[in-house]
Amino acid sequence: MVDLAKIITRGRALFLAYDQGMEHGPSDFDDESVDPQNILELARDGGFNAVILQRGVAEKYYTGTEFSDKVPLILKLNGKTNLLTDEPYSPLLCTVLEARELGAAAVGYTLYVGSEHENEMLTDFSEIVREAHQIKMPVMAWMYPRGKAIEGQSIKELTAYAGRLGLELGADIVKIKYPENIENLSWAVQAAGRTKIVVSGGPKLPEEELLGLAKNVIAAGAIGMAVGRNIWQQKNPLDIALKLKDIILEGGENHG
Ligand code: FBP
Repeated sequence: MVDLAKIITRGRALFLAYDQGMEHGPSDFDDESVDPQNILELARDGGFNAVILQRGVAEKYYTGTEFSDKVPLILKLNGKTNLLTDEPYSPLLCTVLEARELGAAAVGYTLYVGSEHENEMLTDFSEIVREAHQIKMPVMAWMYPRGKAIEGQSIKELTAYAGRLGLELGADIVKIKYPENIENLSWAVQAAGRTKIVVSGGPKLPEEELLGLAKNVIAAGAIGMAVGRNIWQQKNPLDIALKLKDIILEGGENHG
């Protein structure tokens, strides 16, 4: 059994995503959020279940610092820039054992379901699951359907396929984009079985919409969210983090 207790509270989780510097470049950031130190302070003060980083940021701002025993780390093992527009492939940049040395409680991997490079990513991901599970480390898969092959296909079925693929491959948690409504998300949760589902935040929403989204995520049976821009791009990131936490943790297992 993997050790999920470090990153899940009463069956629920709110993760702070901060790998956008690689995936989108610094254009997502302002003067505050461009500094990883501020994000780690937010992760600690907001009581997030984990912060999601690439290895470089982890090495320089997390490992061996005041944060390493205050907020768990999910280390992303692969990544790419958004400068290339071909069928997406996200190469491995870090190993499971390096992640453990950096103090990670879990590892993350993005798999572009349906991409022409899907086979390579299925192989890379399976190797990660093998290595991580040997040391009881949980694996979270960002399952994002992309590429020409999926054009015109139903978002409901694609998202459920992404969730199911996570289960079939051995992912402990699958991160998906919100598939438009509660019914579609419920189907993806069902398809993923005992693999848990979290939903990503996406581009910045008005506060009420974001909180409504969090309510739908929980109503559909997902365990929570992994949010970046919708927290650190808000005027008061700590305030929104605490509101999201209230919604997500409310009604979790054994909640008193
Ligand atoms: P946001 O909450 O900011 O949307 O972050 C979620 C996330 O999955 C990040 O972990 C990742 O950097 C980004 O979205 C990738 O999004 P995309 O592939 O759609 O550009």
